[in-house]
Amino acid sequence: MAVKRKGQLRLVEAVLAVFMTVAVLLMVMGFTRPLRSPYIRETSDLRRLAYNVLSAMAQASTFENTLSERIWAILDSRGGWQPSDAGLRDLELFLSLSLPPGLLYRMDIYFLNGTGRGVERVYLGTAKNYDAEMTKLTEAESITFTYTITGAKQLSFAERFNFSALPWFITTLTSGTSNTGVYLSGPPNIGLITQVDSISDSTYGYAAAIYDVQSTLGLVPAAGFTFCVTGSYNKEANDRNNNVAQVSVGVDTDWDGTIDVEYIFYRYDISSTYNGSLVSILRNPGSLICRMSSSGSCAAAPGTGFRVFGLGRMSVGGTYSWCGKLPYTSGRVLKIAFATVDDRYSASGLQGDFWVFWDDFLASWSFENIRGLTLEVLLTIGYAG
Ligand SMILES: [Ca+2]
Ligand SMILES: [Ca+2]
Ligand SMILES: [Ca+2]
Ligand SMILES: [Ca+2]
Repeated sequence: MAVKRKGQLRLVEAVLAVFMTVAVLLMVMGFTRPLRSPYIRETSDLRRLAYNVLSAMAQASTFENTLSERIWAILDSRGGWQPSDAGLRDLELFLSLSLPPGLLYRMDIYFLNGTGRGVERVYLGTAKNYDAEMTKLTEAESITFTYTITGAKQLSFAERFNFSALPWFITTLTSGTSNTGVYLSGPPNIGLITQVDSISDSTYGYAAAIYDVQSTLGLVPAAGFTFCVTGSYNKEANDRNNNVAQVSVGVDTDWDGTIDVEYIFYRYDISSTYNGSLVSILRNPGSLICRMSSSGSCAAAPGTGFRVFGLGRMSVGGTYSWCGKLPYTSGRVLKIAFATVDDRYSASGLQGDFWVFWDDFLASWSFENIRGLTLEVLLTIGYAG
């Protein structure tokens, strides 16, 4: 009897354990994979589901990950730029995967711009999987959710120039004698070479490789944009020490598609009897920005739209870094150029040439201006009638 009773107790325990497991499973499934069941058709369940999805999105930084570019561009351009809908389509993908099949949704997103009485509610976009004009929802719940963006999305990019030929997004700007040009170094050390010999004994020459940032990396904020690239400097023995190697970053501050400010980060090798030159590659391609003595600073202030940053000397045979960070300015980075400028004196063929081998370009940027911004999200979910 005692044995039988023990057996019965065990059975009760086992049934209870199964019951608990099923209950937990149902609860978990209710959050992660809600089924289209009679229960979910209760509006209170729809409401709970809507809140669950929104809090999951907040926790996974889904709004930052999908909408950073869009919000940043609208804010930075003061509404003058219409960004692509790519972020909204990503948001729709997230919602379609998170919500039960057959459930229809529409999410309207706004952000609150300004403070105090000056707050403006700016429409950001809509993510949806049905057309309200074609489909009416029978059972639906709408909730409003506010979300404060705490982080700023950060992106980075590395380019090792491992190409077999110059790709479409690298163009060149050159002026000089015969060997002046942009080349790819062969294996095993693949990189870009900008080689130059001035066009004459009295006029400067330049060789620039121009990287199309906008076409390859999309919207890149200028504010705080940071980069580094290494360069190995060398020259033919007859070349005079009047050489400058510069990295130019072109920023479109007013969002009209043209470069307004060219930031120039340069190194120089200039002997006391010579001068060096800085040349615009991106804003006024080919024009002289300034000349400099062996001290390495511009003899006259660069004109409007140019900012120059001396990074120090370079010596033949040395490898250096060109690193820089743009100030907190408005606008987007459109292009980056790697260039060598020979102040004057030329000779035939390789004679009188100098070059820099560029490699390992790294850049990082973030969408800082969206930090602290409040989003207002209106989510409606329901079933088609
Ligand atoms: Ca030279
Ligand atoms: Ca512009
Ligand atoms: Ca030459
Ligand atoms: Ca030369």
